[in-house]
Amino acid sequence: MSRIKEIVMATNNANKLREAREIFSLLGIEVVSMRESDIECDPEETGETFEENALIKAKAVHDITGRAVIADDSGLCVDALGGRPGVYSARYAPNEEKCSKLLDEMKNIPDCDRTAYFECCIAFIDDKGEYKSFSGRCTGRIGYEEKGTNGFGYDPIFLYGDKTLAEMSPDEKNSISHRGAAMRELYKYLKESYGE
Ligand code: ITT
Repeated sequence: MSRIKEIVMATNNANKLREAREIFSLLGIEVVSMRESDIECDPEETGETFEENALIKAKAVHDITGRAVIADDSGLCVDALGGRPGVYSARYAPNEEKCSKLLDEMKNIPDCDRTAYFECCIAFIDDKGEYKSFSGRCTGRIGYEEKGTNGFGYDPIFLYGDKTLAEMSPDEKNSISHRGAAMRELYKYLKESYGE
């Protein structure tokens, strides 16, 4: 099979697209946006798991283009909140209120119970319609205030070691993030299946 040089990313989130490009550019694969492919698509995420939702998004775009597609479904799971907001992370609150709302929910939670993780599932569908999914996880803790201006979403309140993800450079975040881990698994699979 011939090597994949270009993948369409089924996302309307510009930050996910940027991170996927940062990671895949190091691996020699170009990630093309839906806009560049003239596709408008925002399917309802009716799944109960990250994998189900990633597949819904990837399939919707693959059905339109017939090309190789990736979709990312991800979210923040907070142990003290029984895993919430989880698959509802995007819908938890408007973007500018996500961190403050979560900090408020966590205000009486002691240090020892502030553990949380980001989870990411990448669904990949090749140009023949075969699919596979890859997961990555980043474990840390919820801080007490927003810190840092990089990244997006919940990054300013998610501590990995003594820094939030929003205090890390893009390379630093990608090297430890849920998305970076899932993308590297996908790359390994592409290398094994399609060769260099
Ligand atoms: P698409 O479905 O169009 O890809 P979306 O933003 O709606 O974009 P999701 O349904 O997967 O994507 O929601 C994931 C949400 O989880 C995202 O909007 C962020 O709020 C949060 N999230 C995911 N990855 C994150 C990260 O690396 N840093 C901070 N927050 C993240």
